[in-house]
Amino acid sequence: MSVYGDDDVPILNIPCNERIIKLSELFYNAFGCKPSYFVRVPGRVNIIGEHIDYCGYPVLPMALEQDILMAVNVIEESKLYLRNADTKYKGVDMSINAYEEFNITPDSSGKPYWYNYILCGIKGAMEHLNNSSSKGLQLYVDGNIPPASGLSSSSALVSAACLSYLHAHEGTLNKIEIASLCAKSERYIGTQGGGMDQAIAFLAKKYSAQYITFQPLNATPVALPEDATFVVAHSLAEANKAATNDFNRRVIECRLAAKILVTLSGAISEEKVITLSQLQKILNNSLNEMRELVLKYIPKDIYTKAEICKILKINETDLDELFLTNNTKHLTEFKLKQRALHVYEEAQRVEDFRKICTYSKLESATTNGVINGGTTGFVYNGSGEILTALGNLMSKSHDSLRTLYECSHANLDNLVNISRTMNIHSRLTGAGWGGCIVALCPKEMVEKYIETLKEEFYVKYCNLDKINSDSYIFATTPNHGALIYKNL
Ligand code: ADP
Ligand code: NG1
Ligand code: MG
Repeated sequence: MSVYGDDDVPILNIPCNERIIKLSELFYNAFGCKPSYFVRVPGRVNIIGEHIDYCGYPVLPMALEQDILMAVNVIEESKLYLRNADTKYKGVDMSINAYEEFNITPDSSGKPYWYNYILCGIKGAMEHLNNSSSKGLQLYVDGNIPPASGLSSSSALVSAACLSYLHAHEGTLNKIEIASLCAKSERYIGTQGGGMDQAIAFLAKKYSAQYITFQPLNATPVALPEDATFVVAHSLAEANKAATNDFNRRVIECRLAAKILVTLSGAISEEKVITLSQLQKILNNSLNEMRELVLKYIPKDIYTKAEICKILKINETDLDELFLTNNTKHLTEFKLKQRALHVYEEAQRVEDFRKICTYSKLESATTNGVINGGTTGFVYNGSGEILTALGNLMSKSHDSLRTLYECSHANLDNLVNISRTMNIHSRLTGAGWGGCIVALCPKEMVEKYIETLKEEFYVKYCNLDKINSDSYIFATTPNHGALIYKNL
């Protein structure tokens, strides 16, 4: 019997599979009782639309099969008992007082403790429920999303913790509300993400990617070409986004670019801090017109803090207070033109990608004819050309992330270049600075592509044994979003 509506996180009977059995045993050995429910939140791969969610632009991710599975028991004691199936993540017990007093600080090297992500999720849920908690939780985590690799392991962990706490307290939020709450919760880790990861974690549907729009948050299914498979390959470089200021630096550069553009273009905004997409709406411009505005009003390669203050007619204290984060206040130089150009061009690529997917579906259902694929100059003539047009957009996205956004890594570029020698288009996915690429691979080439990457990248470039490279590369199809399992 179904006990949830379409808008709610599904609650299903506990499946009887090896992973659940193993996690239940670990849970029993640690806590001497069975878990009362499980939550499962998937990782994601973003197909296109990188570093634009926090500027308010739509993105196109899909959920992975890899996930965070969390076994949960609610206890009367006001404590958290946190355990992890991977022994590199040490267990911890702590009392939960008022959520305002949660200590979510990193270790001495600046890297967050793994359980800080859980505390973010629980803090967000407690804040939402406006309680300082009477009940506590025993949590056992089993995750198989490669961590710090752009596949959103962090948001799966934050979201699983938030959902566990909400369910324990019978919190009634629909998927969209929980996704927004989890996006807000994860910012307690220190990064100013835009909400893509938590949105797809809850709004994902099997068999289709999702076109996610923000303000208001919404997801529309996008059918991907049937003759292609998305392949994810790890660069063997990890990057924890909360351990450095690289991520926040990009966020604030976009904020500053938007504020300068609004000031110099004479547009009127009620907002103190404005996003690049809000500015486009106010001006009622096309994305291409926004590109031209960037070149006109922020032409320099580098802007100093003093120059920005002068343009905005504010002092450095106000600039710090309004626009910068704790870990970016000390920065003195900013790249505004490059970041804003990437954002407007990437936003256009998302629109083009979606249009081509949508039109090609319509077209294949009828007869052949001419369709216009956005600004790409693409004209539909058959399915091979669709893959080339989509692939070109992915390649351009990678080039822009490498040159304008400067968030690639030599290993990622190497993977992309090896793919290009096989005429396969790919791009870094997630925030970058390491992590994974996603490649659009014609179905009949998947086996050969995976073999070639193993040989040319993992064996020749990284000196791995071929057999050891198996776990770093996989083909994937769109999966469903977060679930709760309990005995119904
Ligand atoms: P990602 O791109 O995977 O989201 P982040 O840098 O945002 O990368 O977050 C990665 C961090 O999330 C890891 O360093 C670790 O602290 C935490 N994490 C991810 N997966 C797990 C897991 N299975 N168990 C514990 N912590 C995890
Ligand atoms: P990853 O790499 O998965 O941590 C981050 C942000 C996203 C988005 C992408 C870049 C968080 C939680 N995630 O993802 O919101 O900005 O980078 O497109 O901040
Ligand atoms: Mg993350």
